[in-house]
Amino acid sequence: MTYDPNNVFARILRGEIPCKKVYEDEFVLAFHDINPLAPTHILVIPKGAYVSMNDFTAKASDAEIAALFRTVGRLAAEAGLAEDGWRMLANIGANGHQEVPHLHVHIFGGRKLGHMLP
Ligand code: IU
Repeated sequence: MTYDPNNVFARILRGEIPCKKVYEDEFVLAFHDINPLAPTHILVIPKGAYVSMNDFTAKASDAEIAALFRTVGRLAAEAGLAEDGWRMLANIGANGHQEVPHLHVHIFGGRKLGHMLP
């Protein structure tokens, strides 16, 4: 799948659409999901033009990959989720029900979550 530079997260990265920012550095942006499904629901996205884990894991640098996953873990800890537990999730493609075609990792926490089975 080719990357659509006008997808909503690309527009957020360019500042064309506002977001409730949680964290930003040279590699990643994190913001609160617009439609939170848990008391904590944060999205962490790479700044690079990656559709999903498919192209991210194939093409991103080790620094980009490390930044994404370290940020996910650190933001979950900073949100106070580490002790009680939380969930990270990345939907991928049509079968994975991915809605926005820019890689995003969901952080869910703050309540007992349902079982992960589809
Ligand atoms: P999905 O993994 O692609 O299914 O999730 C997309 C998420 O992006 C979903 O939780 C939306 O609520 C969220 N989102 C957002 O935070 N801001 C937006 O402008 C749009 C979607 I469009």
